[in-house]
Amino acid sequence: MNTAQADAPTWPEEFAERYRAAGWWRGETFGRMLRERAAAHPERTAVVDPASDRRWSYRELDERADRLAAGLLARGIAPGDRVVVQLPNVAEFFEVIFALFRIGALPVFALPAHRETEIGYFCSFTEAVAYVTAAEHDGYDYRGLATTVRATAPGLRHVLIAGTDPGPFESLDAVRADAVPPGAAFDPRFDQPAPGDLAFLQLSGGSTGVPKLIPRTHDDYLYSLYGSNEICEVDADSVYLVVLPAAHNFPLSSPGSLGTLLAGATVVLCPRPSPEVAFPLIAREGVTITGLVPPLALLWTEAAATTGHDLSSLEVLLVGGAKFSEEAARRVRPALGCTLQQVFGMAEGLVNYTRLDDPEETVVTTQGRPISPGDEIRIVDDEDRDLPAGATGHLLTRGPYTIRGYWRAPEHNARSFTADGFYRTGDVVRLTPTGHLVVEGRAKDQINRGGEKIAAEEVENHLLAHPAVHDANVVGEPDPYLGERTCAYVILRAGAEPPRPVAVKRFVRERGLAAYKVPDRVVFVETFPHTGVGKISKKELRSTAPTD
Ligand code: OOB
Repeated sequence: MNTAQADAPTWPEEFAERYRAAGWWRGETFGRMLRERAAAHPERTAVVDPASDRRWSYRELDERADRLAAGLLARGIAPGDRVVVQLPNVAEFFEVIFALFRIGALPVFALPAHRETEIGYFCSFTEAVAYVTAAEHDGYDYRGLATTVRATAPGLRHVLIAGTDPGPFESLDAVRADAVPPGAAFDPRFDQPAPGDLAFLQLSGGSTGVPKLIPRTHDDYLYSLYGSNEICEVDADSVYLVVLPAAHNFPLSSPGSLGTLLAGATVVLCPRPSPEVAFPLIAREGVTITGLVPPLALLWTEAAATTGHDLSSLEVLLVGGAKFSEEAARRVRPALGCTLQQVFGMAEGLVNYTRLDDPEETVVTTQGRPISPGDEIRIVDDEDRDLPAGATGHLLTRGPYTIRGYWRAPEHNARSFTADGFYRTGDVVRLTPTGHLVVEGRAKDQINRGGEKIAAEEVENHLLAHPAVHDANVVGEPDPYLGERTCAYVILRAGAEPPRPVAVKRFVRERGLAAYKVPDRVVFVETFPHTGVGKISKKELRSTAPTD
């Protein structure tokens, strides 16, 4: 066990034994999984990257992962090392993560929207030895971001760039040049990790000042993929379109790109989520399944009415990440001609799906039921007491693919998990008589902006750094398209020159924060409403909707 493993709370042995005995933890690793698929069907297409017109077979992906792993090893990247991976939807994403899996180094999954503040934090908190990013994407130059990050993260030894113009950094192509010959016999330096070892660190949506890191193991994550493939009927003939950012847990594992590769099927990368980009790809590649957040699902159902592209290959549309309204859910089949599956999941583990043979009413009115018979669900009141069947309360969960604690966060873990290991999801739900969950609300201090999660405290801390700001509270308010958008209520310092709301937004953006975290609205107030015990009442703030 290396140091990274020691920092991840894990399942008590009694549970691990049970999960293995049930056949849920199979003793496989991602590195070996790809090796086996490549041996079984080398010429099948694994990854299609339409932006660069590349199609990689399973053999090619496997060989690339080997070569890159050899180059990374030669640069001193070792088992247990952390590597921050921030790539858009490009083929290299898979090459990089499988190379790291083979070494037993841990990808830390950043999103393309993250900027200096987030990337700098991931690099320093995880003591990352390397940062892998793109040269440029969607008009943004990641090499500039890398320059800033390298200056502030002393432990970062390597910045590696996907693409032909790495600027002052090394390109992945150069790393790969330290190759093992293609087709060489299995290299004993690789495939070191054990199935119970950590595979990667995923990001939590978060409700605290800094994002938390989620330690997932090969065994637990692979189990969620096997389960998802069965439920979503992903098999060797499936073609999965990655529309959302590839590193997010939903397009990665529900069943996502990794489920698709596990099934020996084809992953198609969508460079942008708009119908104009996605629809022609669906038609051309014969896409059978994809996953969207609710605002995109709305956009797609509207655009489908007038599209000239043939979408008839699409069999399943997964919608999740935020609550999908019943009205919108009803429109999916008539508009897109495919079956809707609602998915209510979390990077910490538990994933619920409506089933393909569920009645239409269940599909449009619930957020599904858990993947596994091993998923334990409790619905409790504010004092952790179990509620009667059908009542609405806090969702707690424990199971074979739900973490027992965040990485290097003992104090936070004491609050986010019960003493007997249940994760406090922060979601308010009820259970229907059929065992399906309905998400009724949220108790955590988080805004869900169309599936993008924003921790109120994180944004509040940035607002407090503004010289004219005395105090700040960030809450979600209803938005017809996003479901929720962010509103920052700000009390100015006495005597301070009042800034314009737009200047406050700019201030937050210029602190190097992902654009989706910049408040949609900034409202100046004299006081905040208080609860009976004198705490600030976010509930009341949410219900006061002054205009700015
Ligand atoms: C997915 O993962 P995260 O980690 O970005 O966010 C998890 C949170 C949940 O706790 C819940 O608050 C919210 O996102 N959520 C939903 C939802 N799906 C997720 N709220 C209402 N309805 C839904 N269908 O978002 C995620 C991970 C795997 C699969 C799908 C989504």
